[in-house]
Amino acid sequence: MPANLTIQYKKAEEEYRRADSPEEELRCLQLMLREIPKHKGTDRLQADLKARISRAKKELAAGKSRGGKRAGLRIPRQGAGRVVLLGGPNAGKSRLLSALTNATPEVAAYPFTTHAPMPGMMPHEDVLVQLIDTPPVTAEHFDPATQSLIRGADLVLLLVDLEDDQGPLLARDVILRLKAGKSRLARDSALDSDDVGLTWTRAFLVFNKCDAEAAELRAELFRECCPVDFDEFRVSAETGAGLDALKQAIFEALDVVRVYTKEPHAKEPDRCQPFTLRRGGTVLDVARLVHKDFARQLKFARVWGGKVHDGTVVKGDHVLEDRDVVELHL
Ligand SMILES: Nc1nc2c(ncn2[C@@H]2O[C@H](COP(=O)(O)OP(=O)(O)O)[C@@H](O)[C@H]2O)c(=O)[nH]1
Ligand SMILES: [Mg+2]
Repeated sequence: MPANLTIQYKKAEEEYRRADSPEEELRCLQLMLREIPKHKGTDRLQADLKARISRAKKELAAGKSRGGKRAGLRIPRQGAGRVVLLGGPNAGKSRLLSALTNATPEVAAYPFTTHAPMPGMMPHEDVLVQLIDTPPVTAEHFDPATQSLIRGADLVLLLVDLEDDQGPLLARDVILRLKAGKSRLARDSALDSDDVGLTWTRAFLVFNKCDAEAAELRAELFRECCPVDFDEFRVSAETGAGLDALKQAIFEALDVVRVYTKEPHAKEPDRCQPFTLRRGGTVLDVARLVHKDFARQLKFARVWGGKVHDGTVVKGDHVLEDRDVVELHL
């Protein structure tokens, strides 16, 4: 029997994927259980959710008794979106992180230099995007922390090493290892509506070290041994080749709009730091980002932008466009 999951349920699960604290995970799971349609077709899902809720509660209690130390393991979400760098040993993940962000991970010609996920912020136009370097995934090694980062990511960059003959095979191992689990990669992000917990995260195929000799032959080899339909990029983290195109594509894949807020009576908005919303986001979403009480107190807003007359008065459900200016009235 199909589960016929509702939009509310899918929204709750989407939030669960993005949860970055145990408290938030528990809240989302409870919301999912409340929203799940109650009928025979969802019996298995309901049982699975209850089991996960009790696990989350235990995890939370255990974390508290350790003085909240566990919280340090989580990387808080920052910026316009989260992108996870993934690949086999030596693919150049850490080198790419240092090329695109302010982070300074250890880069070395021997495998397993990176032991823990490391974030960095990538500037693009007037926004910042969070990139996270991860330990290598191999047939034997798959860190559970990496798995949950993949689940919650807006985008994964799967790196293929074009300098080494093993590179394409190691990248194939990453795909196979993920296919054996519940956090998989795909051309587009999606949730599986029948198998609770199975998620697909959008991925780019990033052929790295395109400066190396015979790089193109190894790219061919990868395509033969592991056909995937992800968007493809050719870069060199070392020389910088292809990085601008990759940055632009990353930003577009996040599908966010930038909104600038303006104080009533102020002549100009604050242009330094836009708020970023997923496309389709509304005035209420901006109000929430500015202050947690603003959404409740909002009376109306004025909007300046490409698709409205200057200073148009709108309600909270008004959908904003990229680079709109918003004045919130409480
Ligand atoms: N020629 C070349 N070497 C690279 C490139 N990117 C990374 N490397 C080298 O590949 C090795 C592994 O890089 P690293 O970033 O530590 O790999 P990781 O294990 O995936 O984090 C280092 O010696 C890097 O200098 C590239 O684009 N071209
Ligand atoms: Mg590394």
